[in-house]
Amino acid sequence: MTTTTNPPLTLCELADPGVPGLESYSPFCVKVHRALRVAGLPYTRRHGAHPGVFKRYNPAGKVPVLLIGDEPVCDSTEILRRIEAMVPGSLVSGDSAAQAEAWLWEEFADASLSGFVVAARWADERNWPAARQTFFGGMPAPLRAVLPGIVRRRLLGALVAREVWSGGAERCWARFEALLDRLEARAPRDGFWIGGGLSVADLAIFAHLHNLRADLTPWQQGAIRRRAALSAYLDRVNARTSGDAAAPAARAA
Ligand SMILES: N[C@@H](CCC(=O)N[C@@H](CS)C(=O)NCC(=O)O)C(=O)O
Repeated sequence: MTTTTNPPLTLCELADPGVPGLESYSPFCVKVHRALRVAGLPYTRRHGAHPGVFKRYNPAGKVPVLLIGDEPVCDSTEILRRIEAMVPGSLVSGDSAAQAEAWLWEEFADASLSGFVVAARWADERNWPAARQTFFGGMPAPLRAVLPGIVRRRLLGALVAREVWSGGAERCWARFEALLDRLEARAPRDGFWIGGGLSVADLAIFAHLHNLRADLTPWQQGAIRRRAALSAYLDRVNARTSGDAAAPAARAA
């Protein structure tokens, strides 16, 4: 499905975590990696030390940004929309109702599941020491002494505002378990989330939950593992989207 007429694609993101099978600790970046592979679009990776590095492309200071030639496209949902426009039928299929449903699930995953990814790493005391080491361990000592606390306070404030962490740990993880139960009941026993083939719904649900299956968040990993149908579904999406596309070249920002 690769086309030769598209301009070169460059995915601006943070460092590769060095975890086999996980391109990024950012679920939004994982979503775009997998979408590009599913669409058969070759791309180059550009890594920044922090999202602010790409502010010239995205004033919001967030990753991912996909450069389509010289044009920066910000926000993973908009990026998926552009990929679908470049390779029609690669990320959504079926009638208009099926396509609308796929995009609605994509929105649900970004709006709801993403909060639990942030909470698992930055708010959950069980995971915070490992998260701090992972995200700040390579920094010079003076920065390492102050930056984690500053970033953590900012993210905790945002989690409370989003009502992810407003009731504290117990309430957050009880809501997470209830949500996993519903996803387990809804998970397709074969195939993908929306009948008719892999879609943006799978990419988004997978990107967030697969990040929570990493060793960085062992309790959340275990909670997902206990849901057999959901886990088998995530494995199917992983197998379908990890692809054998030539490992994209990487360069610093
Ligand atoms: N709605 C955006 C969200 C992207 C996002 O939140 N990215 C995080 C990394 S996972 C980020 O860059 N955060 C930097 C910050 O909030 O300062 C998308 O879908 O791309």
